[in-house]
Amino acid sequence: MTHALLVIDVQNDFCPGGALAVPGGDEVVAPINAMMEDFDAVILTQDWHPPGHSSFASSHAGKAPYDLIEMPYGPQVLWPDHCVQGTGGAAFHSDLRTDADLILRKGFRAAIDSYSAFFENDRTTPTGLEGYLRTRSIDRLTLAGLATDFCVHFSAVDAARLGFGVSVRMEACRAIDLDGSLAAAERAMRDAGVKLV
Ligand code: VGL
Ligand code: ZN
Repeated sequence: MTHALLVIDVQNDFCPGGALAVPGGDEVVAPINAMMEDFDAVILTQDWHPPGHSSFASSHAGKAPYDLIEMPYGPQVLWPDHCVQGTGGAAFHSDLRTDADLILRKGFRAAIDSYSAFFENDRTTPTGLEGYLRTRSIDRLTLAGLATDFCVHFSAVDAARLGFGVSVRMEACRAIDLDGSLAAAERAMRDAGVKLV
């Protein structure tokens, strides 16, 4: 049994003062740093968008942040510009331990968003993480980070569907919670067989 910690998007733009601040987002840093010792491998994900990314409301005339639009791959929430490649907002929180085995960047294609660490939002284009985990014989994952109801949720559900044993450490996650999205995410994760701890 090889058990990895998958730390989702603990970046400045998702912390207080950031472009897409998650309430209490910075509170996950200390518990995540403390957990790192307990795993065989630590993987960090980094939301990493080019300027003008299609998930930004500013890329769509007449649209505002948090509007929902229909993209060729399905519904997409529009966000404030965030985690633009190479900016301070895309950098990890300065207190987060970054002595990880792997940093996986996602959301780097202009035309498609990627909430999940495994697949882009068409739910079929792989990021390569599954192959990395399998070739390292990692079969169990614990997730923590931001945001519970978006990137943690989609990553956890995809990991469970791929056959990994998956737990989410809820005390080391924080949510955006748009229109009940946290409750819906908790339900979807439980239905997929994810353990919420
Ligand atoms: C996220 C919205 C847009 C997340 C990323 O990390 O949960 N949410 N991009
Ligand atoms: Zn994003």
